[in-house]
Amino acid sequence: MTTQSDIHLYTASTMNGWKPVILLEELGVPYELTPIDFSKKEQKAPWYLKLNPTGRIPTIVDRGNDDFVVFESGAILWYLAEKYGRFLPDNPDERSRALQWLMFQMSGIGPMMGQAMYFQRIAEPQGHRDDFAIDRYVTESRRLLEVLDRQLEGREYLVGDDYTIADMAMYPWARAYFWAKVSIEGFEHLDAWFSLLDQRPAIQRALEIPKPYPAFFGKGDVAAAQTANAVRFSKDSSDNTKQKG
Ligand SMILES: N[C@@H](CCC(=O)N[C@@H](CS)C(=O)NCC(=O)O)C(=O)O
Repeated sequence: MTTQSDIHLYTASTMNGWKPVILLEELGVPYELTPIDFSKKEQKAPWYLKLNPTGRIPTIVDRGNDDFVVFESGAILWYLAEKYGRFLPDNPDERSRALQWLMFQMSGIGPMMGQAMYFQRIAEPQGHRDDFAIDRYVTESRRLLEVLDRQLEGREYLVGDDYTIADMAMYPWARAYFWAKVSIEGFEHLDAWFSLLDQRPAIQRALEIPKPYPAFFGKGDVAAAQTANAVRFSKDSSDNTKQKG
């Protein structure tokens, strides 16, 4: 949706970038979206750094709250859930449980799977293969996905019957196990949760915004996506090479 609204979202089609899109689509509220183009380094432009000092996406500006700025995807989901009064349980213990799984995504699943992706989908195609790093991040990512699988045994969603921002934060990362080259063999509860969330119309819409990247989820033209992704992030790996050299 692009009508004038409280929330102005700056984002791109990445796992962190999709999280607030999923929530805003689930909420059904109007929002304005400005896609940030990594190939032009827009996320490092001075105007953007004034909003988000980390130079990363996503960021929101809440025009309904005196242009209040929120960066860090977990904090954005939490802020929007509070603002609109949905997708965080009212019961304090259940609310804490949802926030625990949100933190687990932000501090565990995201960084570990992100590095598994980085070493295999960005560094390696540019000639920087590092077997030790790949093994470390793929093994740790599988261990973390196994934690999710156990949590989902006998539960529909991460904290039980309630679909919360924890599920929305986790989904784009965990669902991209293919892109991270992490096996989910034997994780039947996780697989069932993927199927449940795959079917949500808001999630289906969100994954097409700002641009669809079906290869992240094991569909579409994987080779083309790998090349496009490596180009999108190419400056990162050349910067790393410079630092090492
Ligand atoms: N912890 C941050 C991580 C944000 C992040 O890493 N965003 C990536 C895309 S998934 C990004 O902006 N990359 C571009 C860059 O690093 O220049 C969050 O969850 O918001």
